[in-house]
Amino acid sequence: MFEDLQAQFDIRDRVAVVAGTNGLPKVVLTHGEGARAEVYLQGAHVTSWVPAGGTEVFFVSRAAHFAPEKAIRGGIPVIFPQFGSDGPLPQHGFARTSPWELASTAESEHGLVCVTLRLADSPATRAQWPHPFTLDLEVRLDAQALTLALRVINHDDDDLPFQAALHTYFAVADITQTTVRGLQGVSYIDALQGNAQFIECAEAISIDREVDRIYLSTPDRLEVADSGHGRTIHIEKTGMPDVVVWNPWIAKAQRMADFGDDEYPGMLCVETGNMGRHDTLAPLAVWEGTTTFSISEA
Ligand code: TA6
Repeated sequence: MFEDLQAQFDIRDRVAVVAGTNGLPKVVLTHGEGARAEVYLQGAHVTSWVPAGGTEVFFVSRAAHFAPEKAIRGGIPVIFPQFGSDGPLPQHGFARTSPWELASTAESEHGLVCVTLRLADSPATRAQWPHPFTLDLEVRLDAQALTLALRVINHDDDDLPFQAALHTYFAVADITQTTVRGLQGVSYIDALQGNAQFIECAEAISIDREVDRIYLSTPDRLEVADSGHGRTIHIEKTGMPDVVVWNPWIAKAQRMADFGDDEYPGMLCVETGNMGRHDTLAPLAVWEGTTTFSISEA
């Protein structure tokens, strides 16, 4: 299975194309110091990252679908060209449910292990969204950090209207012992209060109910204090001005078929992108947003 992909993209001890859950192809990255990451070709979906000497950072639901044209519940869904239901496309756009191509793999001279996946317009995408584009996701694994670089290329001679985001699900020990820092003083849209806009007052945002907020024009450094695991997850971003903080809590968890009713205490989404606005990309222009994750002891 996947012999052609393995012949073209495998790198001994560093990159392996293998069968993942339900036989879906995934790329396993292994850093020389022992860090590991996994990304499925379905949706260019990162589902796992374990830093060298560390433990799993991302949450994946035990009820997640691993099936063609289905979004995987957890990890890092790639959201494009629409965030949420903020437009005519299906929720969160088509990127996360599309099969992506493997474009390249490499180990850099500094030991970074990289894979680039690519989604280009097709009859299927053009039927929903009449724009020629290329969307690349580059995943860069270092010993103690993981970087995702998302790149949109507009091949049209018209403006390209788009939203793009990394919808990251973090595994936390206990949501009631978890806080998000770095958003104090930032305006946010509250999806649970009729999209009314507020200012964040808390230096450390705690979660004790369903939270679904889009923070606008945010600082490029944020932290998730996962005190139950004795760790802080650091988020550094470029070109991604907005952040979503989401936990479904009890009622919404029960409404999601691909999410266990008892899983909401063990996860928190802190998402990065341009989801709070309606950007357009000039003809033939390129947009890039990056997010880097790293871990320190709490
Ligand atoms: O992350 C914020 C959000 O838009 C929430 O409203 C919730 O719907 C979540 O995304 C998950 O959406 P999904 O389509 O993956 O169930």
